[in-house]
Amino acid sequence: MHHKFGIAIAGLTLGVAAFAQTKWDLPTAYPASNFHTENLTQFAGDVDKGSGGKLKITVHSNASLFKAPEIKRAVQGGQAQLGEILLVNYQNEWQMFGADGIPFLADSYDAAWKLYQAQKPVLEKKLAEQGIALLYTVAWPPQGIFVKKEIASAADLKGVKWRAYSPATARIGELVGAQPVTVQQAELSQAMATGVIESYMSSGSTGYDTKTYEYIKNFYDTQAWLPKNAVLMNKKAFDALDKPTQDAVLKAAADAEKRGWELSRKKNLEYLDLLKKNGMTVHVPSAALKADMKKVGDTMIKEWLDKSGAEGQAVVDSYKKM
Ligand code: PCA
Repeated sequence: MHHKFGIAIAGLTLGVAAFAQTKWDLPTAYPASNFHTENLTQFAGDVDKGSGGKLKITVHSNASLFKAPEIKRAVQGGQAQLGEILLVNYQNEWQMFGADGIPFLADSYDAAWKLYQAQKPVLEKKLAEQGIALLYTVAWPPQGIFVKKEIASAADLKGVKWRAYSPATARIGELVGAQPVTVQQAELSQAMATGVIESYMSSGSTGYDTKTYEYIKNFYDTQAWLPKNAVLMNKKAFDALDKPTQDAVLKAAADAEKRGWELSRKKNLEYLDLLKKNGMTVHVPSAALKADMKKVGDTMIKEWLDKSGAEGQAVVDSYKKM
């Protein structure tokens, strides 16, 4: 009896050693049903398959493991091996993280892709210095204005309680004379329900995910910019994997990037339809509102170039040449 038990344990230990399985965590701030998160889940499945079950990635949605502004540090410190961040959330750390949050610098999918190509070398370099690898990015759909009352121009936003998700969206609020308050997406529905905010800029995707149509009835489709989510990886954790598993991660990431950008583009129009079906009016912004927001963008690109110096100018120049 005793002898047999001993052999069984030895056999089990051997089995585990021969089939070392690694478990990674992947925190994100967005809900499970969001298209970025669905893409992450597919990425995790592809890594599982591609690595022959050697690397298991658990996606933690809706800021359940780390809050949005904490995810980058968690990856850097190895508390999470992977993490999805909103790049523009980190603009105060380094201005280049905010390049894709400037209104009207890149306001279509094609332009946003080009801006990404211009940003990518400096992003990769900066992150590498922090022990982080950039696996892939995906753009959010174009950003428009959700607001309770109808607005004819930016003047109608004066004094309005304005939700910001980043330094740049807070700055837009200031420039139009609204009252900015920073609220991450995980707390957005509650902020609307309690009247803490009555307006914000974001995508139809977030408008739908947070059931904004229950509180706010107007969306002005300004298509002002397309901020990106980025999936980051702790470099040490990657270096500890065997070569075939590393290859599986990189292959799945490349596929996720391609799939994610296509998904974003395709779902943008679906989200606007879903907002309409749920009682929201999707407005084409008036000429006055467009001109006002363009002016906000002009101010913000100037401010950003002042802060980011030669590095920022080089990114903008390389983007404009594409
Ligand atoms: N949704 C995120 C960021 C950009 C977007 O479209 C949010 O509103 O928090």
